[in-house]
Formats: sequence, structure tokens, C-alpha cells
Amino acid sequence: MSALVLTAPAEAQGFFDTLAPGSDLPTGEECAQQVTGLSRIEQRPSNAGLNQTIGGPTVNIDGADPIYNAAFRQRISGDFAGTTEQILRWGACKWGFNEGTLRARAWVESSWLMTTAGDITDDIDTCAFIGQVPPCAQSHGLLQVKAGVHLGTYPRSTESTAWGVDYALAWTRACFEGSFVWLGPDYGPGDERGCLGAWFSGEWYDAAALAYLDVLDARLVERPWYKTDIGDVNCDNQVNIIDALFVVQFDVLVRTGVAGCPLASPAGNLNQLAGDVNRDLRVNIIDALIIAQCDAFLPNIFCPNP
Ligand SMILES: [Ca+2]
Ligand SMILES: [Ca+2]
Repeated sequence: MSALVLTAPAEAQGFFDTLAPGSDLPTGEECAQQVTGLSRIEQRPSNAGLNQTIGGPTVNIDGADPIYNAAFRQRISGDFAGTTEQILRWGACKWGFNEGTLRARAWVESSWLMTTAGDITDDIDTCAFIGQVPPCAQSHGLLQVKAGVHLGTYPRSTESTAWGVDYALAWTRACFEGSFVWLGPDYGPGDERGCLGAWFSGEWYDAAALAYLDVLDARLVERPWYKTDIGDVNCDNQVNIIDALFVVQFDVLVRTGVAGCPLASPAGNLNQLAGDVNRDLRVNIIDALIIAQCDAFLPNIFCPNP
């Protein structure tokens, strides 16, 4: 079936991929324009308020050299409001990282839940440092910014989804650009994977980082966000060939679109908000083909790691 090789240039589809070290990065405003304009489902309704909280302090990027900080710390603005997925895509765009990997990273760190509180400690001094009493959580937000390491990030890391994502990706970019010589002799620029491991463990490819990367790889295969994300037009929490069929039926006008789940009439409706998988503002046969490709484990912009 020739249609199954349907692909389009990544740029045309708006998929954000990693930009090489030294690349010019787009502004937050440019990225905001690219990730909004389409009504998207909020996968994590409990994030909604924090997703609307913008702005935050200007802080140093922990571990980055003064030159990098001088050039980039002002970019940490948290100046974007949207759905959880839109905020992740905004961050991927702004800091030049692969959005699929970032989805997986955020899932490993927090299951995309802003209220995730990690690295619980009983240490009095550590907790006192952030104004808490034991036991206290050190890490917060979608990407789990660790308060005692990344000075000045707490409590904003608990309050603004966009600000926490912005900071964590600024740190990742500093690592990726080669600013973290303290990571040792094997460290060098251009290794996104190494930097993701270092965010978790603080070391360059140590055992903890490698274990973390194994989990990250597993999530990239499973794509748990995809299973409950856009594409599930029949509202059964899976994206599969049935959804493709529903979209075809919608395209030939034998099915009616409704906004959201559950469907009042499973036999006659589809969730139109979930149908535009290629983000061209239309729900049509192209979306059905993309969903079908994913179901057949063929990569495309919607499921780059099927
Ligand atoms: Ca489905
Ligand atoms: Ca579409």
C-alpha cells in the first residue's frame, strides 16, 4: 500500500528536532507561535492552573560557565501558557531539542504531573535550605528541578510549568553546548544523551545515568503519552487502527465530530479535538493514514519512535 510510505518534511509538520551545538536558537515568542493556534487536549488537567502561571526569577544556570550564563540566563523566562504538551513543545523548540525525547524525559521524571515531588529527604539542613522541615521533596515539576542544586529555582519550579521546563532545558542546552567541563575528561559538546543522564545523576554516563537512560529508552518505545494523547478519536485510551477507521468515516461524512470524550454516540461520533495528528488544522484522510502507519509500527511525525 503506497500510502503507508506517506511522509512529509519534518519542518513542514512542525516537529522539533535537536539543533547542533552553536546553532541559533529561536526565541520563546517564535516558538509560542509555532505550538499554539490549535486547540489541544490537556492530558493532565491537574496541571492546568500551573500551566497558566508564567514568568519567574532570573537565575544562574547551575554548572554553566560565566560566559554561557551571561549569554543565556536571560532567556529563562517561563513566558508561555498552554497545555502540558504545548509547554513541552515550546521548550523543545526554544532550546533546540527533540520533542519526542523531551516527552519521554518528562514522563520518566514526573509522568507529566506538575505536582510530582521527588528526591524526598530527611536531612534537616537540606530541607531548611529551601524553607522546609523534613521530610521534604527536593525536586519539582515536569522535569524535576532539584532545589538544592539549582539555586533560586524553588519555589518557582513548583508554581510555573513553563518556568521549570525553561530552566531545565537551559541547563540541558548548556551541557549540550559544552559548558560543563566539570563533568570530566570524557565529556564534550553535542551529546544530548549524556546530558540527559547527567541531569538525572549529576555525572557523565555513570551507572545511575545509564540506568536512567534505559528507562528513557523504554518510554520512547512505549510512548505512554501517545496512548492517551491525540489520535484517540474513539476515546478508548489507545491509538490504533480503529481510530484511523473513525477518521476515514469522518472524512467521508458518515461520522460526526464532537469536542472531547466520552462520545455521546460511539457509533456516530468521533472526538474531533483528537483527530488532527499532523497539526494542519484539518481532520482528514491524511490523519487516518498517519495513525495507520503508527499502528503498523512505521515511523512518522506523530510517532517518530513507533
Ligand atoms: Ca482509540
Ligand atoms: Ca490533520
